[in-house]
Parts: sequence; structure tokens; C-alpha cells
Amino acid sequence: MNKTRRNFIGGRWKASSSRGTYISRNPADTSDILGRFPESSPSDIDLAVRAARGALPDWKLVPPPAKGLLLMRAAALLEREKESLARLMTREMGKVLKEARGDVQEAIDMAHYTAGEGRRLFGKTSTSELRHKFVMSVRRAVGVCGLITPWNFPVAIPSWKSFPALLCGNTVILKPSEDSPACAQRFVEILEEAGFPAGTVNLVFGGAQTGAALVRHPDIDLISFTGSSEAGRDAAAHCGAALKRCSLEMGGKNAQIVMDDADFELALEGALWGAFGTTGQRCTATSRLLVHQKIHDRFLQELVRRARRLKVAPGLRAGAEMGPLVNAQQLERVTRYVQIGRSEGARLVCGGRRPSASALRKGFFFEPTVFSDVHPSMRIMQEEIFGPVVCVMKVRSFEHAVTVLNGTRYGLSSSIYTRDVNRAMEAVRDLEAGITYVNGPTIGAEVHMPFGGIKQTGNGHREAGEAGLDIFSEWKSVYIDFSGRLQKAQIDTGS
Ligand code: UN1
Repeated sequence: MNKTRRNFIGGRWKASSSRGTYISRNPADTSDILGRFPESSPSDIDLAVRAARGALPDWKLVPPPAKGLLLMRAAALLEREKESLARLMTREMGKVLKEARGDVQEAIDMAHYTAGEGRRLFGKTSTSELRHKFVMSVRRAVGVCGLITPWNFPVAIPSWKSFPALLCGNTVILKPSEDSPACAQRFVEILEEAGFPAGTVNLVFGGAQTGAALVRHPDIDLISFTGSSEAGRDAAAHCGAALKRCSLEMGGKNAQIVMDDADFELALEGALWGAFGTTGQRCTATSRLLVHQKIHDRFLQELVRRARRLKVAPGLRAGAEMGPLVNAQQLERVTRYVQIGRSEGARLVCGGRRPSASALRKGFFFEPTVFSDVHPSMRIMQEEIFGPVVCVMKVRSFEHAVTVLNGTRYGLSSSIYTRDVNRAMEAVRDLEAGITYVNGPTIGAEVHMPFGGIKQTGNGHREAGEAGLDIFSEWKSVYIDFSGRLQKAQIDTGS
């Protein structure tokens, strides 16, 4: 445990030049330590950038179908390691085992999907204004990509970023969250075993300062960031000034609408899963439930009854339904928001504190928490809490629900439960979000669909699917003149 883990740079596991370290602990039992990791320094970042830059010319020339084969190998290895990786994940960041398996599965899906892109990566051919001229567009790599990833999807999110980046011919430097370094290490070991050439995949451990150093390195071409709005804003400001490419995926304040004609049980199950799955620590988590006044009281009552029954326990324990929060700061943050909610006049209907069982005192557990009697302007209805806290609000009508749902600065995920197809289609049209579910909860995006949000959730990019390729490639337009003479666009008519 005392041995500090190493970064992965240029195909080698290399000790950091910095003396600073941090420890990764099990959030369900803080006496369980996963390892000690380096707080990497700007000079470690510099080495990683040089390695990534050095590997770029060769890697760009590897045909995408061959890159796809490496991803297929990575998929097979992830499959082989699925159970051990999932167990490590639960131990390191707390989500319950079946969700951790889902996280690894998301990376496997992403590898399959992106490997297939190796035989597509389609550009377009088009017509020319002129007679003897051919035009087409092709994708080209951006260069060296810095990938900054959070702890809540410690394998899936690195895969969303690194797989398309690599397939498009970029080289990458992954800087995972301080709360999930062991998962990132296993992920990169798997890519190493899959055979990605030295320097194409690099891993640098560290916290916010290491991330900031990566963002600020002058020889990085692109930053892809998922995390808090504060850190994202800093990355955007720096990348803006330096004209680096930058894609951001940040907070959410996602809502589920429940209309009076909804399948009540289905909407309830969706709400519980959306709000308390992953202990509410998803950027897609349901943090507002907008329930039609005709069914509001019954829905609230049932929700609370079921929330109280959720089994809060270490994620490796059989039957555990909700694991701990990831760390002490998150526990402090969620506790603070509960106080804020109460002082704003919301009614705390259940939860709002750490469970009393002494076995759970070893970790950062928090009870499933429900607020009612909320107003859209309250901070708990506007700010991302990132914990198992959901606000239930009574709405008068569909229009009222849409107005409340849209009334935040975020716009990631949204959901409506109704049996009325007209209402459902209006919701698809009118909800201000990058994702809308009909009769499903706000969580559960699939890897071949664009993922991301509008407004302050992001900066206009979408990860995953074909849209994700747009982050990691730039278009080149190609004009081929086979007339043997000077043809002038816009001047010669070509007719
Ligand atoms: C995140 O919380 O940052 O759609 C990602 C979902 C998952 C991904 C969440 N597939 O809930």
C-alpha cells in the first residue's frame, strides 16, 4: 500500500517526479485502502504530452479498421475482466455491484460501437459547381487530447472519450478523478494489453492541480472534460484564450414529469431508480419530480414508503440497493443542501441524514431523501446536489410542468410519464434538454446515441455515437480538379 502507483507514459509505468501523493479509499469503509497515487506535477504532464506527440505521426497512419481491431481486443479483455473490474469499482467509488457491472458493460459497448466506426468514419462526397471537379470531405485527427474524467462512471466515461479519440487518429492523456484512480489504472492496463502502441494512451494521476496543468500545457490540442461546472468553466476559459479545442460535459438538474394518466407503478419505479440509482451521483440523475396535482399526494406517499425501504449498504453486499456517497466532501455537500432546503421552507419528508446503523458509520452513507412543498426558485430546485436527494413538486398541468422543468440553467436529461401520445410528442419538442425519455427515467443513455446537454450543462458538443466523432476530428474539404486548366469557382459558370 505504501508503494506509490505509477503513471503510464510512452508505454511505460513511470514514477511521478512529484513527492505529493493521495490515497484512494473505499467510501463504504474508509479503513479499506486501495492504493497510493501520485499528485503528478507539470513535468509529468510534459513527459506525457511529449510521448503523445511523438506517437502521433505513426498512429495517424494506422488504418482505422486496424485501430478498430485493437478496440475489439480491448472489448474482449474488458469482457474477461468485467467481474473483477466491477468489484474493484464498487470498492473504490461505492456504486452497487450490478451498477458497476453496467459501467464496465458501457465501456464494452463503446468499444464495439467505435470499432465498427473503423470501417465507416464516413465523410461526404458532393457535387461541384464546375464540370471537371470532384469534392469530398474527410475526417482528420485533432492531435494530442487531454481527457479529464470523473469518478461516477470510472470506466465508462474514459471509454467514451478515449475510444473515439483513438479511432480518429489522436493520441490521449487520461487524467482520472482522484476518487477512482485504481479503476483508471486497470482500464489503461487493459488498453496496454490490447496492444495500443506506446505513447498513444497515457495516464497521469492527480487532482485538480494536475488537471489544471494538463489544460494549460501549450502542446495539448484538445481538452475533453466531464465534471463540475467550476472546473469546466476554468478549462473553457483557458482553452478559449489558447484556442484549444474543448468539449465540456457538466451538471444537470434533471426532472421527471408524471402526468395524471401515467402508469403509476411504472412512473414510481422510474423515479426511484432515477433519483437513487448510483446514490444520485449521476449527471443524469433525477433531482426533481414534477407530479400532476391529481396524483401528487398518492405518488409522494408511495415514493417515500419505497424510498425508506431501499437497502442502503456497502455495494458488494448481496441485496444492496444504494451504496455510499463517494467521499467526505460529497457527504458534507449533500448534508449542507438538506439544511439549505429546510431553511428555504421545503418539507423534508424522509431521509436527510446518515443512517444510524453502526456498520454504516464506517462509510459515507446517506439516507434516500425526499423534499416536498418546494418552489422552483429554491436553491434545492435549481442547483445540482449530486446525491440521493429528490424534490417533489405538485404541478397544475402539462404546461406548468414544462415551464418548471425548463426553468433551470441546466439542460441534460428529462423525462415524462404519460399514456397520451400527443403530450409525449409535445414533451419531446418542448423540453429543454439534450435527452428526453418517454416512460423511462432520466438515467440510462445508450452509447450509440449522442450524449450531452444544452444550456450550461455543456458547450454544445455531444459525446458517444457518431456525434462523439465530431469532438475528436476535424473536417477537411477536398477539391480535385481534373480539367487540366484553371477553373474559377464563383466566376466560371461551369454550364
Ligand atoms: C454521467 O452521469 O456522467 O445515462 C453519465 C446514464 C449513464 C451515463 C451517465 N449511461 O445515466
